[in-house]
Amino acid sequence: MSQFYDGRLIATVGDITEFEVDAIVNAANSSLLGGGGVDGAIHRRGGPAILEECKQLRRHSLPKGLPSGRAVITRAGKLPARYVIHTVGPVWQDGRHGEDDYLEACYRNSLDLAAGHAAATVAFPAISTGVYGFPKDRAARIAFAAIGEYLYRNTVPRSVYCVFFSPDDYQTFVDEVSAILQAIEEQE
Ligand code: AR6
Repeated sequence: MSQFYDGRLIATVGDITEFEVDAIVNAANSSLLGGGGVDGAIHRRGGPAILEECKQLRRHSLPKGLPSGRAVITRAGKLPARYVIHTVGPVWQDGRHGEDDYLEACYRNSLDLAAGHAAATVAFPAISTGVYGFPKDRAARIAFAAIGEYLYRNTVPRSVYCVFFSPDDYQTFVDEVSAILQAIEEQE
């Protein structure tokens, strides 16, 4: 486990479905109707209540699905978290199709939604870095910057967890962040 931003960002290894936080973030797809990866795990462990709410959202406010970069919130069914924030990361193409901006928007909009629901603690998976193929080092830099910017400007959420499924992914994040922090130190 590593802490950054005065302890408000915690990077760790684990299964996000086990996190007892106010909100966990789901790396969903536009359909909001489930899939593999972390999405599959969340729906499996959370039970049918989450899917039911997602279907309601589709019927009433999102007939065409949730666009990349946006986020919606549901309750969390049987999960220990209170809410699930569903966001759709960009599918990696070549980095020249706005992928960075969409990924940054996922973090910002998810945090906004969390704050709007007074969620003090939020856990993120590494959005887009699985099936969607976003390079993990580049995604780590974007996540770190986007979360940092949000925490700097807002007191809620109080704490944000970046949850990595594998020790390798966690290490990539920590290495990228260390490089960023060192570069900042050298500038000062
Ligand atoms: N806890 C934490 N992280 C996890 C877990 C877990 N239980 N399971 C996987 N990861 P992915 P994407 C990590 O593929 O790239 C789905 O089918 C995983 O190791 O879940 O945004 C959706 O329905 C990886 O680092 O999401 C979409 O169709 C990260 O979560 C599509 O995949 C994200 O991997 C979205 O692709």
